[in-house]
Amino acid sequence: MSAHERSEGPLRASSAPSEPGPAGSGSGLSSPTLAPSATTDDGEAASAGGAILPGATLGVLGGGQLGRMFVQAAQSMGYFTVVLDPDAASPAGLVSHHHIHADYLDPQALAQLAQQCAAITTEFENVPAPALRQLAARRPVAPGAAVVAIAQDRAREKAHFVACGVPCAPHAVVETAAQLEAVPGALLPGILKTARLGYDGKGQIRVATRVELAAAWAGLGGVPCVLEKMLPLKMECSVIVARGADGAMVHFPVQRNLHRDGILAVTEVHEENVPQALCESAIIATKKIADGLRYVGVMCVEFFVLQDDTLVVNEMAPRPHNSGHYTIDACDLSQFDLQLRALTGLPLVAPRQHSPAIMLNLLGDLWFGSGEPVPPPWPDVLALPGARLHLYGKERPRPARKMGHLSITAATVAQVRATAREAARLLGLDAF
Ligand code: AIR
Repeated sequence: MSAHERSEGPLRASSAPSEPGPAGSGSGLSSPTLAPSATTDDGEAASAGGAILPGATLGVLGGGQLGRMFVQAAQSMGYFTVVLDPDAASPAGLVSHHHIHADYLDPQALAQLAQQCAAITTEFENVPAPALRQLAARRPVAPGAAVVAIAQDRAREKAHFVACGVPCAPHAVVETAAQLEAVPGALLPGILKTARLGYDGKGQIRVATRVELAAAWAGLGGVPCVLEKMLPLKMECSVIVARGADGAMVHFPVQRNLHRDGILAVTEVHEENVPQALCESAIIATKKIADGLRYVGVMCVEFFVLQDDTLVVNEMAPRPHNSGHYTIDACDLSQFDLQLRALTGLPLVAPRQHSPAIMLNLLGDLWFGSGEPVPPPWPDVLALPGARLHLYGKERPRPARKMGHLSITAATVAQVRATAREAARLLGLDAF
């Protein structure tokens, strides 16, 4: 049954079970009062045309910046929100109407989330799939647990790419000492990546020789890994699609991405960033990958463009993506707006980019010149026309931690580039 075809509607005041919520049982609900329409209007709202309409309450499993920007998009359309995250000061929990402060697998907390929300999404592929499965027994959940479980495991993810006929980097699964021994020499030099729980370059080690490979696997604790052959890259790009329960799909323009130390640093989106033929191939491949999963929600697929201009898929993210943050300021619908529409069954209209855009990631490193953390020179940066600052409300800057991003838009590609370079200079970021 699809996310929007489920017969169980959102709870209404009269039908809401009277079981005590985790707030009453000590699991840390930070805001125990329900939003009025969470218990009164959303049942009727959801029944209109099958869509879950504004006024309903939506849940997010995970409280990071991606959840925060979803919450902000949902609130701007009049939805109420509940975030479940173990961190009492999570970026999304801080801006949500309600924050259930508990472990992702806490059964009482999950029951409370299901009770309060008409539908639930997720923002972090490290959220355990069984939590999504438990929620899906009571409420529409998008993306679904089965799909998230595939994206959480690099070996299964690659098998899906192969099944879709989309080329990916030559690779080998390393789960046992025997598999380590049997790795073909042609995969070296390569990158050893943990199969699970890696993001933003975490759990990845470059290896040139078999000796380094063995040491890296031991260093990663001997957990299941995938060794990928290092490829001669010309550039990296990504495509974000939104797919509805009825199979309707829309996409954003192809993003060109620059990574530093395994973390996204710069995204550029304008007509001069990626050759047209490559854009078309990347969009077709992304749609195949999403269709093959019968995906519901926003998905990002990252690609490598090799020196010979061939396109190779890298990985997929079952959620909005850092390379799509520019859509908030440069498009008529953002990736979070489309996540909301896919979740609630509202129309997926093709988004239109109205300005060339460059996004600069703001990592915690920017706070550390010497000694105590000092904020970057925001007033200087904000004096630049077309610059919009997005900070995620994270309490503690840490090197390599995503603290925010700067979106730059302008009327022309030359202008957006000039402004972005000036912003990078002011922030002390490497030139690009
Ligand atoms: N995220 C998810 N996958 C990759 C990234 N960057 C976002 C999610 C998650 C947050 O990063 O929003 O919740 C975790 O950030 P941090 O700084 O707490 O590690």
